Amino acid sequence: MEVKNKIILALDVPTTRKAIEIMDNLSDNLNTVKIGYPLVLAEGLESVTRIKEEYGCRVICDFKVADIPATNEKIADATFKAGADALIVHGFVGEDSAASCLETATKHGGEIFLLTEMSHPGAAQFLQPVSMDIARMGVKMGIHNYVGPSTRLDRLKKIRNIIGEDSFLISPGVGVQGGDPQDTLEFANAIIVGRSIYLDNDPVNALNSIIDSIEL
Ligand code: O7E
Repeated sequence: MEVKNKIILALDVPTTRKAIEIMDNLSDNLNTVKIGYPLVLAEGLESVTRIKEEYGCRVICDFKVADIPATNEKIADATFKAGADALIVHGFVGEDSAASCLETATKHGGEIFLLTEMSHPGAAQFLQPVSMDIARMGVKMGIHNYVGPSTRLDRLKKIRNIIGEDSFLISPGVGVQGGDPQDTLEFANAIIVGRSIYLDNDPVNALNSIIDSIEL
């Protein structure tokens, strides 16, 4: 997966209209966006289809899927039918649940990203003690794509060591949450950035500043 400028835009905006307004200005410098619950719960999965059709970009659906295998299969099926290229899946629910998403993604020609450790402070409470085991589980399952935190680079480095150099690692937490773009890219293949871009008075300038600050 080649992510243009190593930046994935998190389109956590409340309307498709707003998402389109942002993408009209930024799409020249991006080829991958992440769409999650904020937009899809407000506007439906049509928002995924619309962004995909309008900009031809890669859409990663961030539904942090964490249910039993049978339900995960239905969630994954609906997501890929809407046009998603990839789906983000929680690892803590166990191998069978993640495998259900992986199989459904493969059936649709799509991919999954396995979420190991999250970027917020609360991730240290329950998730951190098992996050490296989640990464190991992903490797055992043959999963290629992972998500790890830019807010704890020591942990991101450990995740990279477990999944190996050939795996694809994306990292949220840059900007508002405190992570640094270039430092994160020492371990991650691409960063996920939301508020630092779409809440800025000048999103084009905000995106360009991040691009200028990283080695491509
Ligand atoms: O802090 P922001 O505004 O730059 O947005 C970060 C985005 O990454 C936002 O959509 C949030 O839901 C997501 N995210 C995290 O911030 N931390 C995580 O640990 C995981 C994610 C995420 O995207 O998970 C799947 C990649």
